[in-house]
Amino acid sequence: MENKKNIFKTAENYEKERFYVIKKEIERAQTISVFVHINPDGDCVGSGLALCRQLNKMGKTSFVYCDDELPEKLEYLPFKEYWKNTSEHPDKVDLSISVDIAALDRMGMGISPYMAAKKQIMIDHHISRGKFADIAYIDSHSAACGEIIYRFIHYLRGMDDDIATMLFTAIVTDTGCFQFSNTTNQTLAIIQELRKFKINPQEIIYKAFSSISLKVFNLKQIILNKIKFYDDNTIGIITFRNEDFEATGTNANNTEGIISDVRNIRGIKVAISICEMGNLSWKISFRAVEGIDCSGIAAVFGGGGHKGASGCRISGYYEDVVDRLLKATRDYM
Ligand SMILES: [Mn+2]
Repeated sequence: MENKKNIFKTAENYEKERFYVIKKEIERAQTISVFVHINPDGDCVGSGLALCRQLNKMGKTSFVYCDDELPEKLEYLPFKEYWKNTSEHPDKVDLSISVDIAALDRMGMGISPYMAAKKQIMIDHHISRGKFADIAYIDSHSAACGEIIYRFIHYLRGMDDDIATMLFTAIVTDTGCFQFSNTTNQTLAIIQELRKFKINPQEIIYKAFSSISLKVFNLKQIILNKIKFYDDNTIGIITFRNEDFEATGTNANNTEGIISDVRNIRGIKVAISICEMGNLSWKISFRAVEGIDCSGIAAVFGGGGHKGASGCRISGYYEDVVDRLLKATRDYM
């Protein structure tokens, strides 16, 4: 017990020390760019905008840069005018901060303006594959980057209603609305704090998490209609083909969440999604129930992730890809 307490104290002190160092760098800079990952989700959007808003409140010139547009379902977020396309980035800024980015290749075209800044900071919650910034703060115990950004803005005494809406969005997204095992007491304690601000939790959950567009619904219908079950209905495989995207006006960025419907079928142990990326190249996602670690299955193909959710890329003919996936999955069950 005593030992545990010490570990906690050390982690807390380490975070305070990191926050202090990051704050000093921010104070020294005037132009600060925030970078988030390609194919942006609610966590990087909410965390990025919240940090950017805070920086603007501190008198800095700051924007959030991404290769992709702000996702349609997140358009309710305040201060979305901070969202800029990477192509609009000015030549050089004083400081660049990456949020929710575990590896540089997730930054897309943002890599060169990010690196061109006089100093780089990374703030992330993934188990890191290496640090790429002058200053890094990585806390893999946080369910969302939104938790870290909450603690940082709280440390700066900057929390307000708009920032609370952004961070509630971030945490709802990365915890699957508190359904995933990454949800901790700390997550819920932060949610409790966020609810003290003027936010609309039901509306945020509906818009950021539950609602889908009609075209994604149409895609879902086609995909679930073609599902294949194996091994006494313990493995379910869905496949997204180019023709499915064409028929519904969607793309590979619209596949999110459909695999959860497969994982939620009683009796399913592993759900697999195979998404055509063109020219015999496939993006694979795995979802596993409690007790099965699907990051191990992804690792067989050079991928990775968490226990309950993981992914990888595979090349080859579709039928061979299915065979290889089934073999690797059976080895883990
Ligand atoms: Mn995240």
